[in-house]
Amino acid sequence: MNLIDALEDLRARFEDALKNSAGADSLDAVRVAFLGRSGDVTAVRRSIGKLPPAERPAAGQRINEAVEKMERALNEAQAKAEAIEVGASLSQRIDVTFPSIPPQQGSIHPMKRVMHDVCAYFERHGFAVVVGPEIEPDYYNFDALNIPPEHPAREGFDSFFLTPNLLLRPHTSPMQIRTMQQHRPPVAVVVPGTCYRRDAVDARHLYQFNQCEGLLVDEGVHMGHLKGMLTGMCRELFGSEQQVRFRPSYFPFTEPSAEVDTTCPLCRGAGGECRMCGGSGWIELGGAGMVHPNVLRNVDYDPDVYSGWAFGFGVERMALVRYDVDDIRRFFENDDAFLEQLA
Ligand code: FA5
Repeated sequence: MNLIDALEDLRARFEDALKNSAGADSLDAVRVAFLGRSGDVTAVRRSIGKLPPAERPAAGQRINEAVEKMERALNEAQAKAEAIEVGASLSQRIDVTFPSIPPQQGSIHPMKRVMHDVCAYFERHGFAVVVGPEIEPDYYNFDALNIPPEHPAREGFDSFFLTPNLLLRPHTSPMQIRTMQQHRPPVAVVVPGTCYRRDAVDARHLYQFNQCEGLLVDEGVHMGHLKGMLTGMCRELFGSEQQVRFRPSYFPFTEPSAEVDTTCPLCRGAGGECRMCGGSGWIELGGAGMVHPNVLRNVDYDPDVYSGWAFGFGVERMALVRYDVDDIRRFFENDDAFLEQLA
């Protein structure tokens, strides 16, 4: 038999074998029988040696083309057979009446929920929510807030400096200045945002935390508004049972100033050896006060016409109280079981 006849014979037998084989295993057998080392194609290849040398390259090419076609046909048949086998095995195993596994649902992080609720409370009272940069120059962080370079209060904000004049903001108060520079009174904003301090981490402190700043400036604004708004916010967040107190304090950018405390969520006001409140029975939520006349002057507001109040509350501290958590670090340990309980 010449080469052309031999290849034709091979093709016909291969197609027959392919047609008669069902399933991946029998296709493997066809592959071995035709394309394997001792298969039919090898026998045909050997016959090339008997041809005159000039005819051998063309003969080799013909055989290669035939082999390529066989391989393609085999691969396609194999893919089809596998798909059928997988389909068959799935249809045997899937019980369509079996209840489905509910998809895992994410939830809002407790800190974000508190931040959202604080903003929602103030929005309902006519405040706008604004956000500002986390990297600020000295001017917005300190100078414009009535904290000149030599002022000892700068040390209270133990800051991360990026350059001698740029720092990661240690509080959201710079946004008081940015807002008042951009708008004439009346101004009513609430500013949620991340802050950074070189504080030692413990049950109440993180080096990266969040604050919500509030600012109201208009004619005739007084401390009574501030107390009313903040007490209302605490009631809404923590319920009416939770006690809140305003303790006289000092901030260079407010006068008078107060710190706002609430009953310690760990010892519930008992104090003693409590590691959360250090035995005082109270935990500080934030600072507040009447905007200092110098701050108003720094943004070209006339302090004889306008007055305002401002506050800055720690969002994680509020979350500690709201969710009865004993350590601020727990919020950021990515402990699913813990976060699921608060979802
Ligand atoms: C301030 O940051 C002032 N800017 C607040 C203010 C605004 C006063 C407007 C007057 C007018 P203070 O340093 O006390 O103040 O921080 C405010 C609150 O942020 C704290 O009471 C606490 O709740 C939270 N906080 C401060 N440092 C940390 C920290 N390291 N980790 C977690 N929360 C913190």
